[in-house]
Formats: sequence, structure tokens, C-alpha cells
Amino acid sequence: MPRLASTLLACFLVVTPATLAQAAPTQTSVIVTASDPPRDVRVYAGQGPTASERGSIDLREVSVVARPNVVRFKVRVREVRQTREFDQMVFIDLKPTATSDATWTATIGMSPQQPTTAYATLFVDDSGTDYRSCDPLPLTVLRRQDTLRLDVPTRCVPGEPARIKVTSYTGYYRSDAGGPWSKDVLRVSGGYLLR
Ligand SMILES: [Ca+2]
Repeated sequence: MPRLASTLLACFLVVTPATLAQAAPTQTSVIVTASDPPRDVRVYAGQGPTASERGSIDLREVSVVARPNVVRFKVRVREVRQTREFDQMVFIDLKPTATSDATWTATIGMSPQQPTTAYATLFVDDSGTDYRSCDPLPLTVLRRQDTLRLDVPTRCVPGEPARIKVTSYTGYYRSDAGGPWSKDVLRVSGGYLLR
């Protein structure tokens, strides 16, 4: 699917020279989009945010787009909240496909309540000591779209096809102070070359 999408885009650009001339510096291609069902948030017990607040991180849609020098991740949730009481969080885990014997992993983290401290870490192997860090990264919060948008430099994403898992939580970002109070998970089927 992603290869087909990029092939179609390439064909489109080739047959419209005016677009090709304009598009070259900012060429983008959609790698994958995936949707997640509404109202499937797992809610944990314990005092803390209200039921509505816990359900706010309900994942709705994820897209991954290749852009010059970065990979753009967009995650839409039910509702981006303006609060200081807790953090909404989204983590994206990248792993080799099932048929690969590679041992790299990558983790991307973001919170709309703490938009200056998103991050991406690519562990080159399973030693835990050989990694590339893109930290901090600035997060763009598109409030009216209830969407988080993060551009990750290509050096912090794997060069091999990746499985993509997206997990959202309410809790405290980059802290073990409490929570989580709720969780939603989207596993994107298949493997995708991100760069
Ligand atoms: Ca959902």
C-alpha cells in the first residue's frame, strides 16, 4: 500500500510538469494512514481524572508522511485538553517486522501539555548503549483538529521496514508520579519503510 501510494504520487508529478517544478523542494508522500475505533479506551481504577478526561485520549487516526529530512507523525485523539492536572500522552513504538532478525527499536513520545519536550530515540541494536537521540523535539498541537503533529528527523527513524504501534495514555509525561488512568492502542498492520 505505501509503495503503491508513493508510486501513484510519483506518476502524478511526472505527468504535471508545473506541479513537479513547484513540488520538488517540499515533496511529501504518505507512508500510511490508519484509523482506530472510537470509545475503545481502557480505563483503569483509582482516583484521578474524570471519566471524560480519561476518555479524551481515545485514538482516532494516525498518519505517517515522508517529508524532506523528517518523518511527520500525526495523531488525532477524541479531544486535546487544556489542563495542568494531568498529561495526555502518545507514544509510537517502531520494531522490525516479524520476518526480520534485526534488533533495532525506536520510541517516540509526545504530550500536548508539554509541547517542548517531545522526543525520538532509535536504538540501533539491543545493546541498549548504541542509540541516536532526537530530544527535545517541538510538538505542534492542532487544537481545533484534536491532533498532535511531530516531525522526527530521519536519523532517528529506522532505515528498515517497521511495525508501528501507537499507544495513548492519561498520566504524567516523562514521570512515574502517578497513573496511568487510561490507555488506547492502535497497531498498524504490516511493515513500512519510513525513510
Ligand atoms: Ca480509539
